[in-house]
Amino acid sequence: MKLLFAALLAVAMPAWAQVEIENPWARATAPGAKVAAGYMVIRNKSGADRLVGVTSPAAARVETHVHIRDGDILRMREVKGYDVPANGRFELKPGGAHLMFVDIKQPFKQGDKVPAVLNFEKAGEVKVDFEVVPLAGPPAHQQHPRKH
Ligand SMILES: [Cu+2]
Repeated sequence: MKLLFAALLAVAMPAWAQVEIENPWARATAPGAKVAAGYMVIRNKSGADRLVGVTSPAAARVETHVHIRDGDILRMREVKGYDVPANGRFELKPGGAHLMFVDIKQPFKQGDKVPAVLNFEKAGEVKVDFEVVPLAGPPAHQQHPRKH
C-alpha cells in the first residue's frame, strides 16, 4: 500500500516540480453533457506563481472558472487563471474555483483518467491526470476535509 502510494506520487509530482498537484479529480458527466468540471489542490513550494492555462486532449478547451455568490445564486465566471501564493496552496473544489472542460469529446466515465497539461507562469508545464468519480458525489476523502 505504501509502495503504491509512493508510485502514484511519483507520477503526479516530478522531483523537479516546484508546483505539486494533489488529488486531481473530475465528476462523471451526465449523458449528453458538453462540459465537465475538474478539481485539485495546487501546492506551491516556491515563489508566487500563476496557473495561466490548461489544455486537455479530452476537450476542445479548458477554462479556469470561479463561482461567485450573487444573493442566493451561485454563478460561474471565467477568470484569466489562478494565483498561487508563495509556499502556499490554491484549492479548486465544488462551489469554488474549478477547471471547466468545454466541448468534451466523450463522456467522462467513472474510473477514467482524464489527462491535462497545466501551464504555470514560472513552473512551466505540469501534467496531471484527473480521476473521474461518480456523478452522484465527491470522493469520500472530499466529504470530510482534513484540517491543516
Ligand atoms: Cu464552470
